[in-house]
Amino acid sequence: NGLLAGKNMLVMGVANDRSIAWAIAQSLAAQGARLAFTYENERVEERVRKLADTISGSILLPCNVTVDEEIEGLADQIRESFGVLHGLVHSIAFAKTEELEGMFVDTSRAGFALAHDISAYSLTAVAQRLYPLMTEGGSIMTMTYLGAERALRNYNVMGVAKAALEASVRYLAADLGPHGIRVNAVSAGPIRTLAAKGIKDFNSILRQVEEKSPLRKTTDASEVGDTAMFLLSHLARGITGEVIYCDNGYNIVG
Ligand code: 0WD
Repeated sequence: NGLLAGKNMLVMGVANDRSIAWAIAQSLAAQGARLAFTYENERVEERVRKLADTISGSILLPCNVTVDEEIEGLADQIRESFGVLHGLVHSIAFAKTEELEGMFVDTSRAGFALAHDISAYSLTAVAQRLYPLMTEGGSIMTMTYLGAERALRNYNVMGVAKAALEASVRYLAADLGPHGIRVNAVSAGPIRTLAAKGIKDFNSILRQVEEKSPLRKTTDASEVGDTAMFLLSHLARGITGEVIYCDNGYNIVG
């Protein structure tokens, strides 16, 4: 039962119970999807396993997206366990904390490359190996932020990486559309997660959103979860290559 009954979906980017990917997983499970989770490394394995264990029928697989062999291993495992894949959630990003404060102009070559590798290229790297499993059509979604479009204080190299990610969404949508595969991004308002801890002055950003957003509140991860669920469902069959805001309207006024 549910909008996603009989659908197999892969969720990448759960680090803990505050992760946006975890909220998305809740929304997908509530609609009857069968889920696979990935974890980045042994450091987080047990934490993610405990969460995955609360969703019946789900499976857990390792994948550090900077390593091609791990992505290939993931695709093999998904083929073995699921056969067909219908949905992919990419909720992964990383930049060194020293690149997330001060001036963007100070970004190092290595810091720029790392942020782009993990936060932008990884979407293409996983889509490349997994779209062949989407033989019944599919939906791929990723997570982005307003800093892709505007020069927001402290977001710096991550904003540039998100711009690359959003452009990647459009090119992937153009490539994979003929295969019946849609590719979209959700641009979420700021949410207090592990990743957000790396961003300087995060509290004042939250305060601004509370004051200025049309709905006068900050974004809840469950709101993003439901938006992602919509994009992964048949209800969104006419939408591809888009960036959908789930930010209580902040982007139209902020
Ligand atoms: O305000 C926010 N929190 C927003 C987040 C607003 C708008 C967008 N986003 C985006 C983030 O940029 C990211 O793309 O949402 C996505 C998920 O972020 P999150 O849920 O806020 O953060 P978190 O719970 O930390 O999940 C991101 C995870 C990593 O966690 P840590 O904190 O351990 O780096 O991405 C994963 C990892 O689990 N990750 C990787 N996974 C595989 N391979 C890798 C990697 N190399 N690097 C990071």
